[in-house]
Amino acid sequence: MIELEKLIITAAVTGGEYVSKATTPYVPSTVDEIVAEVVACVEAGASMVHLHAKNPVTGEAYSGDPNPLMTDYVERIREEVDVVINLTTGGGRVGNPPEVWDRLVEDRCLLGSEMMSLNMGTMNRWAEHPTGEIFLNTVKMLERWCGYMVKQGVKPEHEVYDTGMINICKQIAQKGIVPEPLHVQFVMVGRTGFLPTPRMLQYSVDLLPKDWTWSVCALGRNQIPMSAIAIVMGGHVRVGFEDNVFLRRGELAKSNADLVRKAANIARELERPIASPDEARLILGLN
Ligand code: KMH
Ligand code: ZN
Repeated sequence: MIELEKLIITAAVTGGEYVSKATTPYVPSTVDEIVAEVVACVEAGASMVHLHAKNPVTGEAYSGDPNPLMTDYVERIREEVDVVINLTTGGGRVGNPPEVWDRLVEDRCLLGSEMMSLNMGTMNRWAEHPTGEIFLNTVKMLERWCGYMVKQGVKPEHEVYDTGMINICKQIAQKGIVPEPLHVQFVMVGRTGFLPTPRMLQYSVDLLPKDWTWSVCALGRNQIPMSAIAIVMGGHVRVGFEDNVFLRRGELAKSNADLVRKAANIARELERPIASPDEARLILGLN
């Protein structure tokens, strides 16, 4: 048995763009709720949190300028707990002129997060969405946004939904826009992207340069099984309400921490040690 590096568990706590109070009453939406949820997830074993801006009443994606809200999240979390903060770039929203989104992303790099997620291509959405059927991320947009991040010392988390997006990551690395090793998140949405299967994951991992790091995020009931597979393969995992709201079939998780605990328990059973936030920083090469 080879010795695997410690496991980074990311908690995607806010429910992202699809999950609101209408989906589950347990999704945190106010700043206080989000901070409390982050603290609970860290106590359960998470070393990174991934955040979207949320409407504090409905729990839907916030429709105003998300950056002031994200500033609150970052400041309040920093006061409460040590954790790697990973903000979404929200990349892919159709309807905003590119220069507006450019400014939002550039400004967001200054909010003090250590990482930001970035969808690495244009694709059909896997479920109905208020902003339309596709999310739009041209290679030029991706290059600009990666450039903003690197300039501010923020490491991109490259969200890839199919193997073409792995090629885009490689091109960005080859052009020297992001220093290697990159960190890739395999987002296994099914339908319009990767199917959440062990073969698909193994095939995709084999396409990455050996020194890159990777993590898996699978949707719905595939979240925990694909996490278990990533844990034995030596990858990292992301769990939480953004991708799955059920603890088990028919039972809503009451907290994101329940899902983190589930992944952490599987890792412990498999004797894969869990990374602290500082260990995650070392693994990911964060500043
Ligand atoms: N909502 C996930 C399927 C991002 O925020 O940049 C993908 C995601 C992307 O988390
Ligand atoms: Zn997200």
